[in-house]
Amino acid sequence: MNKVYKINNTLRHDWASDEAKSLIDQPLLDLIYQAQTIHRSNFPKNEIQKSKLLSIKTGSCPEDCSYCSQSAHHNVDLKKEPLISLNEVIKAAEVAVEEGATRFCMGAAWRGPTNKNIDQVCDMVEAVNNLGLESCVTLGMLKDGQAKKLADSGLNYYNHNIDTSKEFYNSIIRTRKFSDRLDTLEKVRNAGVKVCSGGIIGMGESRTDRAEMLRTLSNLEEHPESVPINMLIRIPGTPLGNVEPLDHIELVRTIALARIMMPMSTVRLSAGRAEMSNSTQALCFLAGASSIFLGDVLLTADNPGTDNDNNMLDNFGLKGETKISFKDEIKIVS
Ligand code: SAM
Ligand code: DTB
Ligand code: SF4
Repeated sequence: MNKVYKINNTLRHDWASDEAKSLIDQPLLDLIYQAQTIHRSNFPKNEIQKSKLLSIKTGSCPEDCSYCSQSAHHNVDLKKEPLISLNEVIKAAEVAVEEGATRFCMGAAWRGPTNKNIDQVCDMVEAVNNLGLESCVTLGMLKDGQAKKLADSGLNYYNHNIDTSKEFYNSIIRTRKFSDRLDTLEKVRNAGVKVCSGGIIGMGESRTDRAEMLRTLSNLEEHPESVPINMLIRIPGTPLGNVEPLDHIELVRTIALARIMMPMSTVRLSAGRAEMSNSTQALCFLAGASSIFLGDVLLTADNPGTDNDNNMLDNFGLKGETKISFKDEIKIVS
């Protein structure tokens, strides 16, 4: 039987800049209280969705994203690898199932895939779905027809982050435009694949930039079903390797704002947890994050590891998700 949740929040697509900024600037406890109230009215309480990541093609990326270990423009100590085999993907996905993940996300360091790459990834998506996992891929910019092919293979989510505000974007990435990211998101949406799009904080942007990034996402015609919020992992050899660390309370504020502006979307506490205390993460969950990546590594960088996470979640009394996904299975009772 479907779960029934009372929904008392309107989905808005007309957020103004000053509105977003005054929400994020609120006294912290007011902001968290508001976010958690919205969270509880739309999501099962005390549940966390667990995903697992796999890098299927690592390094030598032609893009110059200042935060990324995989860009060919930076000098990072990283083992580069061409596209891995279908068998390797299946093995990793089987481990993900054993660890309790319900979604498997495959990332490739491409500016965008070729049509041959798309065929290869479609086989991977089918294999992942056959194991009972939801599938997600993040492959860079898509060309016409590619999103449709992925949709036909059964792909559930496409991850493509806008990363930061339109205003700050050029300070971080020069090889593509903010509007390129939005074009790919539109292709994904039009093909009927669920959209996963968020960004990174802690790159030297202002709180206004963080609010503006979320305003862009929440003012899309449809909200992304999944909104990952990444705390910058400062990677030696990248231009942001030595940036001043951001106060983790700014992460809590950003998550709370995402929760308020996109009340039905899953907000994901993504990169950066290896440097966070469990107390910080508890605040992020209270502010409305309800999804994490399991495992020792994300794509290339450190993550806390499944045992540590299971201990933390047990300690907090948080359980893995019971099967429910945005829109499909939520019955609106007004
Ligand atoms: N190449 C694809 C793309 O850019 O869309 C997919 C892979 S990329 C690694 C996926 C996302 O991971 C990026 O958009 C960024 O938001 C996040 N990310 C990458 N490096 C990060 C870092 N050092 N710290 C935090 N997040 C990071
Ligand atoms: C997202 O927003 N964060 C994940 C997922 N989408 C693909 C990736 C985080 C990558 C962190 C840096 C690394 O592991 O190289
Ligand atoms: Fe390439 Fe993606 Fe890394 Fe940018 S974030 S350098 S596009 S792998």
